[in-house]
Amino acid sequence: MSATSIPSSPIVFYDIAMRPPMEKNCCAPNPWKTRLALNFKGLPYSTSWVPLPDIAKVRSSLKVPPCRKFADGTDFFTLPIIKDPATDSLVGDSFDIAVYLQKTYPNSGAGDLFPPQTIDYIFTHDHAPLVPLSECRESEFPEYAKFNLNVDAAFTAHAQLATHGFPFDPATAEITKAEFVRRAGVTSWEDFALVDEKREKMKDSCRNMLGGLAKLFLRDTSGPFLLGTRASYADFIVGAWLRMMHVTLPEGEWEEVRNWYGGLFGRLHDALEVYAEVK
Ligand SMILES: N[C@@H](CCC(=O)N[C@@H](CS)C(=O)NCC(=O)O)C(=O)O
Repeated sequence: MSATSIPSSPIVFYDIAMRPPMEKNCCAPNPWKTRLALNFKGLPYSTSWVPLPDIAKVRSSLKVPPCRKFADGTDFFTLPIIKDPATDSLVGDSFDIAVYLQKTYPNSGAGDLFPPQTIDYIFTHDHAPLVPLSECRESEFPEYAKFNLNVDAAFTAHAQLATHGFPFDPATAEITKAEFVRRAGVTSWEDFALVDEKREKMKDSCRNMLGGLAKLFLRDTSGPFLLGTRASYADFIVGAWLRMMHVTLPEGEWEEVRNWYGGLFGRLHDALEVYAEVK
């Protein structure tokens, strides 16, 4: 693929619709990685908001093959997808999108999404996630691909803290909740509730998990990012999950998360605000 100049026809970015206003409530972590990357690259784009029950239809009509499967082996249709008219490309996985943007628009905006760095982070978990993650495929940026997979596993293991806080669009909330219940093989939405002692335990586990990540961020304390003052896609991977936590956790808990480890995650979240515009 050759380097391309800024396209005249904007990229279309497909994200999951939540309860309006989207500027406040959009919170799907993988689409957030893409939004941060698009804004970092300063590329013109518009967002197409897809109701969660329509994702399979939209993805299929764009002819983008699924990149995830449910535990029973059936296809799991996900977002983000980007459509780039400048190269006639459709890309349907957040990591692949970031690589695509870097290869196609290497010098755009704030520059290199993948500056070389070593990121030693392995998340080991007690239970396999309910829905398996996409596999870590061969990539030109293996250090980042491995980090992406481990960070996804780490946050996914604590996703139940967020479940009841998702600001679903009222138009599709009931059908969406029913789908989550079906996937988890539970009997009702209430089964996802996480309160009292169980919630505290999960929060402790989440704090420990973030402690592992904090060690990486503390290697260079000249700024809020892994490379100090220079933001990279690795910061966006973590930052995207922080965005989800910000929207979905009860406010007091988000304040706690912000303040763990000397406020490191609050600073990271806030420093990414410059790339967080919802368009
Ligand atoms: N590996 C894929 C995973 C994408 C993914 O899991 N997307 C979630 C949102 S973060 C989704 O579309 N979920 C739709 C649903 O739960 O029905 C990527 O990075 O793009």
